[in-house]
Amino acid sequence: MRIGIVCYPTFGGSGVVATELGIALAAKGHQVHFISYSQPFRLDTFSGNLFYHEVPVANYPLFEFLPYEISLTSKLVDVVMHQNLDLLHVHYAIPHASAAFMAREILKSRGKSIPFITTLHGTDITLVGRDPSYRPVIEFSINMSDGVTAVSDSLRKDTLKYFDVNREIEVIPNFIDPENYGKASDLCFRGMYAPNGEKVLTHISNFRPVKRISDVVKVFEKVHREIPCKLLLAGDGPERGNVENLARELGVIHDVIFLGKTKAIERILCMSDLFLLTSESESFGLSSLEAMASGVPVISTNTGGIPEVNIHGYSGYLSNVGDVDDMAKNALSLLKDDQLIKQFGEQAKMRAAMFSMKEILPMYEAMYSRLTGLPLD
Ligand code: GMT
Repeated sequence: MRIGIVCYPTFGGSGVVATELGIALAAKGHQVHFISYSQPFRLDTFSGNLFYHEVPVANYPLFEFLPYEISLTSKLVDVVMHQNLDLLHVHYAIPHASAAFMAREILKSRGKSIPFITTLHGTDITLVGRDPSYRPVIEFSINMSDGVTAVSDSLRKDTLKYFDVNREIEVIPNFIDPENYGKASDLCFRGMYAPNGEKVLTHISNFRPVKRISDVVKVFEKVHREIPCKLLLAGDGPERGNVENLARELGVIHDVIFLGKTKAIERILCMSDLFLLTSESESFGLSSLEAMASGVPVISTNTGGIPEVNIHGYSGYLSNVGDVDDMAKNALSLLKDDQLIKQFGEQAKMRAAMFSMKEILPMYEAMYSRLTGLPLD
């Protein structure tokens, strides 16, 4: 099949999922065309089946805001026509779903019919999409999509709660390739950050307010009072300054390491004892699944789709949003018991295997086949 994938190229779960999906589809023999304003950061592999089309946005002094959605729509029309695509799969509704709708209608007027699937990822529904300045367009483009998927049941329910949606939403969870995680790696330099055998707590995100990273620092400070430990923070974003100030105020800054926007996620996770995810709202929590796949138990909040991934008392522990005392207590119960943390790590890995690419990819392929009428080889 010839598939066009539209996604955000920047650091963020939706772009990661879209890119990994495209790479896996290409490995299975599909021809995959990524369409975005810059090369997706995880698209760092070569294959005869993988293509990338950049969306150029023409500027003009009249424009205070660049009309990206129009440029994306035109690019979609162009790529679908010239590459004779069978299907468009857009990740994150804003503005990808409405651009795909418009492209589909333009193509129809030119005699080319092509279905599009919208995959909802989280904040396109729970935070941004609900804003009155986006809502009518999001609602319309969800209803007009030929197929709609959500990455968790919680997100499916939120979509039905916040929008007047009159169509089916299929839950297809996020996935990982277990092969990529948890290998005893020669590149795992734990001693570089924890030279004296300190425990290593880790958080990875885009440092947006919704992640409540100040809670990560507060949990760390409570753990730090009782055992020697280090906090690895990977990613960057608007909360970085606040996080740094708080770590200074709490007197733990010397044991907090900012790793920036690194791609070496597996190398960070293989040095980690615990993963912290303190989000206010989270449709899935891909980073926690990556941690679990690496055998790292997760201390998280119980919001949104997180309980569909992290199982309380098995792969980690869940607490109410903001309950840093409970999170620190749970973290300490694992960090102080080598046998228990090992057991949780193994259970986390087993749980993550349920989200293996091998299980999830066929769900997308079945949907592609149903909507295009094309058989799967
Ligand atoms: O981070 C965001 O604001 C958007 C989005 C993204 O592109 O990273 O994150 C969402 O999609 C991920 C992949 O499906 C999910 O794992 C995240 O839970 C979800 N973020 C939120 O719901 C806050």
